[in-house]
Amino acid sequence: MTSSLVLETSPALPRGLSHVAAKGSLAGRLYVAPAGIVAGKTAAAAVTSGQAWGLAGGGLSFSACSVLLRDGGQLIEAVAPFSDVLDWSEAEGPEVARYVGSLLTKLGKARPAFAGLDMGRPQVMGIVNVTPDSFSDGGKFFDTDRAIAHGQHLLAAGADILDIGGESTRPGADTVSPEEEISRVVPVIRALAGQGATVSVDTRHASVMGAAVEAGAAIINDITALSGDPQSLTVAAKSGAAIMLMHMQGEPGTMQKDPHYAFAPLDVYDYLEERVAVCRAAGIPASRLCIDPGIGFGKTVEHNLQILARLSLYHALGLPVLLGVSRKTFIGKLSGAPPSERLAGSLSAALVGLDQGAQILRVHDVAETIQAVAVWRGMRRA
Ligand code: YH5
Repeated sequence: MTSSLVLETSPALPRGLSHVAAKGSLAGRLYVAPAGIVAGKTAAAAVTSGQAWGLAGGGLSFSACSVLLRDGGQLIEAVAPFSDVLDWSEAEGPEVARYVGSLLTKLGKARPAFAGLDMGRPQVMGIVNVTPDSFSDGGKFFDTDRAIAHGQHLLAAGADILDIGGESTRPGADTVSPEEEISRVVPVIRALAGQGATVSVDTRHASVMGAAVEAGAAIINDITALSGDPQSLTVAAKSGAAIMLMHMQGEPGTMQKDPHYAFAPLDVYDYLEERVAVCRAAGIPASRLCIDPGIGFGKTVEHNLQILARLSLYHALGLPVLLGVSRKTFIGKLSGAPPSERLAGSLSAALVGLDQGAQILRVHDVAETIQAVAVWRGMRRA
C-alpha cells in the first residue's frame, strides 16, 4: 500500500537538484505547476514583459510556478514568481534547465485541434448513456431511440462532442458483455455521427472501440487509459481515432473502498505521463491524445479536491485536459444535494476547471454549461 506524503512548504526553491538529475531522470521527482493564473490583456502584457508564461495557447497565462520536489519520503513545494523560476533553473545546471525548459514548452504551446475541435477555446462534451431504463420495459428499440433523441437534444443545445456509453461504471452496477455493449452503442453512434455529430465512445473494451469507430465515432474515451483490455492499444492505434486517457485507481466495482495515494495530484500525473508514453511508443501521435485525471474514480473527496486545486499541473504533459465533474459524488458531499440537484455545484466545479485552462468539459447539462462557458469567456476575455 502507498503511504501518503505530507506536503511541506519551503520558502525557497530547492537547491542542489543537479545530484537528483545525476541519479537519473527528473521525471517523477520534479514538477512545475502554473500558479498566479491571469487572463485577458493582463495575461498578454505579463507574457510580453517576461513576468508570465502562456498557458496552452488559450488566453490565460501564469505569473508564478509551484515547484514540487518528491525526494525519498519528502514532498516539498515552493512557490515563486515565473521569472525567478527561470533564473533558478539556469543556476541549477544544464539538466535542470533542460527539464524545466521542456515542461515550460509543453505548458505554453498552443494545442493542435483534437478530433477537429479548436483547443483554443473550451469545448463541451454531452453525456449520452445507453443503459436500460429501469423504470420501463419498452425493450432495446425503446432504449436506442431514447438515447438518439437525447443526443439530438444535446446537439441542439450546442454540444461539441457526444459521449456515448453502454456500460455503467457505478459501484454495484451490472456488468455487461462487450457484445451487449456493442448492441447498445453502435446504433446510437451510427445515427448521431450520421447527423454530423462528433461522437466519442465511452468504453474499456477493444471490440467495442473497433465497432464504434467503424460506426462513425471519432474519439475513444477510455476510463482505463487503454490499459483495461490487452487489445485496446493496438485497436485504438490502428483506428486513427482521437483518444481520451483517464486515470482510475482500481476497478469500478471496488475503487471507492479505500483509495490511497502518496499525493494524489502527482501520482495521477505520473500515471498519465506513463500512459501517454505507452501510446506514443505504439505510434499514436500526440495530436490524437488528451488526458483526464478521472474525478471520482478511486478517489476520496479530499483526493478530488487536491486534484482540482492543481488541475493546471496536467498541462505540463503537453496535451488537452478533459475534466468530468458533472453531478459527481464530491459535489453531493460538499453540498448535500442528490444527483438530480447537482447542476449548480457542477457548474461551479466546471468554472474552476476553466480558470485553470481545461479544454474539454464532460457534462450532463449541456445548455446550462454552454451558458456558463459563454459568460466565463466574456469575463476572462478568453
Ligand atoms: C470522466 O470523468 N466519468 S462515467 C457518478 C456520478 C455522476 C456521474 C454519483 N466516464 C468520466 O459520469 N470518462 C464517466 O454521481 C468518464 N472522464 C471520462 N473521460 C461516471 C459519471 C458519473 C459517476
